[in-house]
Amino acid sequence: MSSVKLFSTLGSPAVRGTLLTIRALGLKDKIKIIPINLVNGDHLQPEFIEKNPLHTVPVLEDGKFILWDSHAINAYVCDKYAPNTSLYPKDLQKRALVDSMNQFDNGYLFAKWAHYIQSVIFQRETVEMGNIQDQIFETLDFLELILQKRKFVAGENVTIADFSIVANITTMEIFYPIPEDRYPRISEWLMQMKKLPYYDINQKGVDVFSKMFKPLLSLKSKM
Ligand SMILES: N[C@@H](CCC(=O)N[C@@H](CS)C(=O)NCC(=O)O)C(=O)O
Repeated sequence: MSSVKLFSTLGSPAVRGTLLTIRALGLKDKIKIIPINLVNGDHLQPEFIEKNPLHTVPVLEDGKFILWDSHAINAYVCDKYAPNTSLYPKDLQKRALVDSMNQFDNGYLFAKWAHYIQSVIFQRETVEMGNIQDQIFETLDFLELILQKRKFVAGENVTIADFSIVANITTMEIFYPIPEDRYPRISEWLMQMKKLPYYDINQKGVDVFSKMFKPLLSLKSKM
């Protein structure tokens, strides 16, 4: 698998979901990381758009095969390089729950706030922070209910859906710390996730994101 590459930037929550997957599977030294600088517009260069017309990271290149969307990448990497892993179970129903939580991550968690964050970062627009907080908390209310029934987001074990969701939530936490009294189960789950031996890669990315964008966001929200 010497020709497997991941085009990525550590600040991106989507990328961090994939990096957690790669670390958990012990593939760290087998996948070459190709840095993409979103602030400088590396992702808008024709050679990157040729790989991913959506110009998003992460992108996986496995020989001639190219795949974008972190959730699809995480599932692919598990199936191809660690087919017996419980991170993406083979059992039809267990796997379906993981798929459903990946959709929750993409369609709710990421969608609710990425739109605002990206408009500030890339289009330099003003955003109304109070408005975002209501939407984020509404989505966290859903997750709290889900976690009242399960130890991890898709069942009793850690899966790739936990990685994607923890990467997003810990990035949101930079701006909106999770109130423990309103979200006891999310707080407990976050604590478990942060204890995982490979968790530090997510924290590194959260720190990078925070350093780069927190000043920009608070500044813009005052405009
Ligand atoms: N659903 C996608 C989202 C990817 C995404 O939006 N990535 C952001 C960084 S977190 C990006 O590359 N944005 C650049 C752009 O949209 O041009 C995934 O999970 O990979």
